[in-house]
Amino acid sequence: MRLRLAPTPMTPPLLAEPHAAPARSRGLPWLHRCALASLALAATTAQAGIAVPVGWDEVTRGDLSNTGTAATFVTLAVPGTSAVVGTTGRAVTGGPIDRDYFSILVPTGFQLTALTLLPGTQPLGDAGFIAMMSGSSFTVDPNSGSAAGLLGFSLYGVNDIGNDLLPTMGIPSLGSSGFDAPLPAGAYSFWVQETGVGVATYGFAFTVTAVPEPATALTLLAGLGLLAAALRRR
Ligand SMILES: [Ca+2]
Repeated sequence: MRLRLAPTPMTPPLLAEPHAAPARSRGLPWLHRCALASLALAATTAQAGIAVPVGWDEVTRGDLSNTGTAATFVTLAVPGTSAVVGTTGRAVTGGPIDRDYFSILVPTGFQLTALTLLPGTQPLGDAGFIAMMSGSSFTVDPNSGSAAGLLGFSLYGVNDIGNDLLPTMGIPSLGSSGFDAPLPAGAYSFWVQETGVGVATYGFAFTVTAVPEPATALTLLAGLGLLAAALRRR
């Protein structure tokens, strides 16, 4: 089992270098409250009122998979917003990394509109790391020095809390394909990790919305056309 994380362009030096910070849980209670509130709000889905657990909190649901090809499936509220809350990092220098892999499914007729960084997120250094690819199995080697095969990735910091990460993730970088948000229906998988020593907390909110009806889109386009015409007359 390879424990070494090769320094890669995808992983900034601050993530690749062991971090001296002790294990901590700063922000964790808030994050859990947020996740639980989200779970409560989203407990009843559009599926005929059947209560379905949505989102994932590692405290209550267990550690997300450490294996990309066996990513934990996370049920999302459809439509709605679901939280994925957890921790990454490692206990000792050179020790095993708590990588977190999970997958989601955006059903036909819906789209992934936003991936918002939640309050309480606290990377060990200046930035945490999340990557995304198509499909329910995350097959990109974490020791790869390339982002080839990824849709995109984000190096997020506390200044990004409250922001949607999809626009920056969608910019092609270091071999990633890039994408335009919102993302269409389909399966997607995610990889979250920090390689420093300590406990990094993270929380992401996934927002799924219905794809606008063509009639709505046409109405919108007609509205934009009227707006453009009005602006031209001015
Ligand atoms: Ca974890």
